[in-house]
Amino acid sequence: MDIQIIPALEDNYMYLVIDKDTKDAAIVDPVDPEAVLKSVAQNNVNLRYVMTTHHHWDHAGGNEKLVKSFNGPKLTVFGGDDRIGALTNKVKQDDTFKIGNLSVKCLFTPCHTTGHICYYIESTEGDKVVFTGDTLFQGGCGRFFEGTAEQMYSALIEKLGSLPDETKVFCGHEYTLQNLAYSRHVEPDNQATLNRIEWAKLRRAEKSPTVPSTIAEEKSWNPFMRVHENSVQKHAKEVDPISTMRSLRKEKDTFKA
Ligand code: GBP
Ligand code: ZN
Repeated sequence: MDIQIIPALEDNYMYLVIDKDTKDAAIVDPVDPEAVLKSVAQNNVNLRYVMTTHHHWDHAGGNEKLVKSFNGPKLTVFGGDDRIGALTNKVKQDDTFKIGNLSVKCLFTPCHTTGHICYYIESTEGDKVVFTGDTLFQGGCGRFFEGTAEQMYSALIEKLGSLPDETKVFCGHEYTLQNLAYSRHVEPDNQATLNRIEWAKLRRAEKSPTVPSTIAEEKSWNPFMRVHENSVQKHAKEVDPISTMRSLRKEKDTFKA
């Protein structure tokens, strides 16, 4: 499996997912169709699928234009929300499909929006990746626009948190430094957070993306994946993980680094 990271707008990421065996490819959240088509041509792949994480315009807003302007077989557009443009295949928890020889599993992760889907992919060689949209960011999570702390707990802890440790995490925005500033506020002594901040500063100074991380790394520095930790519960002044999740999100909503 090969993944091309394509920056879009201010801080969004689109991802071209390529099955190296068949050269079949899928694009995650193609908000900028011109940049997508350029990458498809450069990599000489057969674009077949669109994987939409959620209906927000900065993720789904390019679907219709891409489908119209694409010179090739009709694209299949996956997503979990009727508000997604050009949707052909509505998916739900545990639905599966293939990109060439790559196996995709859909994870239903409502909260940021009611129809949010994360896409978990395994190759026959055992590579594992997940596209998390605006549910899980590096060091943080999405705002709870259409959902509850219970739902984000289910998404981050039960669903994404049970993926294999080595799963690479490709999220929807470059928010790493802002998020880790909040992580440091929650756990000032967390060495994983402090180390990642220094690394991310170097990456951003050379205009490189900070994605991907891994599920194991997120469990080490992302406060929203650490709501069972005593240190995090203490910061939130809560004694259970879901109240901690709710309280962290409320504080982060207005946190200034
Ligand atoms: C930052 O730079 O770290 N505070 C952010 C910037 C996702 S985009 C703005 C922001 O709030 N971003 C959203 C978010 O969930 N951030 C996580 C956080 O702040 O911790 N969006 O573009 C956002 O979802 C959007 C589009 C929202 C359409 C509503 C509609 Br309707
Ligand atoms: Zn969003």
